[in-house]
Amino acid sequence: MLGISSAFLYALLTDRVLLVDFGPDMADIFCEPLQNSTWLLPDGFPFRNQFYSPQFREAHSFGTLLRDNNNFTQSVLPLPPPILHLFLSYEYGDYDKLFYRDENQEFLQSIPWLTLRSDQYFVPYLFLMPRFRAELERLFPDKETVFHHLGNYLFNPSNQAWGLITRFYDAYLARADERIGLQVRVFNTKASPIPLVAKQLLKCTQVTNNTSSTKTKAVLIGSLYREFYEEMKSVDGGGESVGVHQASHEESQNSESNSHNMKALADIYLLSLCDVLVTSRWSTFGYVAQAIGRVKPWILNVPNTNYSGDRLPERACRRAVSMEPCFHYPPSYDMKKKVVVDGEVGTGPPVVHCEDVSWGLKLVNGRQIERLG
Ligand SMILES: Nc1nc2c(ncn2[C@@H]2O[C@H](COP(=O)(O)OP(=O)(O)OP(=O)(O)O)[C@@H](O)[C@H]2O)c(=O)[nH]1
Ligand SMILES: *[C@@H]1O[C@H](CO)[C@@H](O)[C@H](O)[C@H]1NC(C)=O
Ligand SMILES: *[C@@H]1O[C@H](CO)[C@@H](O)[C@H](O)[C@H]1NC(C)=O
Ligand SMILES: *[C@@H]1O[C@H](CO)[C@@H](O)[C@H](O)[C@H]1NC(C)=O
Ligand SMILES: *[C@@H]1O[C@H](CO)[C@@H](O)[C@H](O)[C@H]1NC(C)=O
Ligand SMILES: *[C@@H]1O[C@H](CO)[C@@H](O)[C@H](O)[C@H]1NC(C)=O
Repeated sequence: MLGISSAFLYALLTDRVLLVDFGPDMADIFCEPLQNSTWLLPDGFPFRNQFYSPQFREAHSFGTLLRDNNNFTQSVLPLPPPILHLFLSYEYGDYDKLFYRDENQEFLQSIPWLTLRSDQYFVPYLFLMPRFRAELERLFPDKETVFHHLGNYLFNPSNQAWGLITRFYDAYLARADERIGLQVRVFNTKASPIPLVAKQLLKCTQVTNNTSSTKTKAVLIGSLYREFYEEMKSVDGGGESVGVHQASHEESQNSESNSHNMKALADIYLLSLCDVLVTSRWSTFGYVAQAIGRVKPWILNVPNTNYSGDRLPERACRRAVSMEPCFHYPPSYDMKKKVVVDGEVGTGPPVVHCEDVSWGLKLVNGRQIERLG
């Protein structure tokens, strides 16, 4: 969803039509954004089923073209190729990163078909590219709702997904005075043992608990694991005022499964309907929920014993400055020297480093942000 939104905005800025290539795993999860029309790539499209192969990347990517032509230049090419592949996934190479070089956009504009592969929210970097800046300022005077608008425009749950969402919402969340969403992503259960994460989560909910006991609360747990639910359940006091719920607990990530992805979207939407959100640092799952729901989350400082031993980090969580997602793997491109570097780029509003990923980039309205420990 982060990659598609970024590609959509790029298409908008460069006068292109966006088509998406959903495999069977993504079928019937979203509605078409526009009635009586489709954004799905037609079955017979050339190279269909090859976009994920290394051979396709090697043969057709912009990165390969740059590598083989000394970082370019139009003069070595008698004719622009009919199709080029933009490889912008987290594991992209230095030549692929030159997509972000402003001058290269002029050449890309001459290519009839671009295929783009990315799992990143690369929108913040588009704000750093001089040719797009003015148009982006016009489109988004408020920099902290960019994904909120893109995401709500593009992603409408299908009837089947909506059924999952509304049935759960009506049964467990609708009647509470306050809905609290806890989204707990654990990337490595060895380094971040679940009981330790649960302890930290409890500490954080005490920080975020800002209401009197007279209010009824519904707590929604969004996690692959059942344990956080058990843990929260055991401390809710068993009274009438707090109910703890979990829509699904898939135990492991299985992104190729359609029903798994349907449940993931339902969890994201249910979390987005909460009044208070606690999300996990680094988690794109939480980013989408917070932005769709326009909720400024509390970011959980997920303990990692590799770094902190058995101690819980002092600060359990802190409030994010905005609901904008973080671009995890920006190119570190030095605009002045016009080369890709390992150093830091873009460290003043509206593009600053993220509170949860020190080298990531995030959009803000003219303010600096404080890192999460
Ligand atoms: N149903 C459900 N699925 C989850 C949850 N957390 C993670 N997942 C699954 O894990 C996937 C997240 O993986 P990706 O989107 O590939 O991203 P990632 O970079 O591996 O991890 P994130 O940054 O957390 O998204 C989701 O699409 C779900 O399949 C959850 O709370 N509920
Ligand atoms: C879509 O098609 C249906 C049936 O042809 C028509 O009634 C409806 O008005 C169309 N909607 C739009 C937005 O064009
Ligand atoms: C081309 O770009 C790559 C990747 O940024 C860089 O490593 C290389 O030095 C550049 N080569 C030339 C000839 O500029
Ligand atoms: C932490 O330790 C675990 C197990 O000892 C290891 O698998 C993991 O790669 C380490 N690093 C991080 C960042 O979790
Ligand atoms: C706590 O609640 C008060 C009153 O409802 C509100 O004004 C304040 O912003 C809240 N604080 C936080 C940190 O959410
Ligand atoms: C929040 O605080 C109130 C009042 O201090 C307390 O009664 C209630 O149990 C707390 N709720 C949670 C979920 O911690």
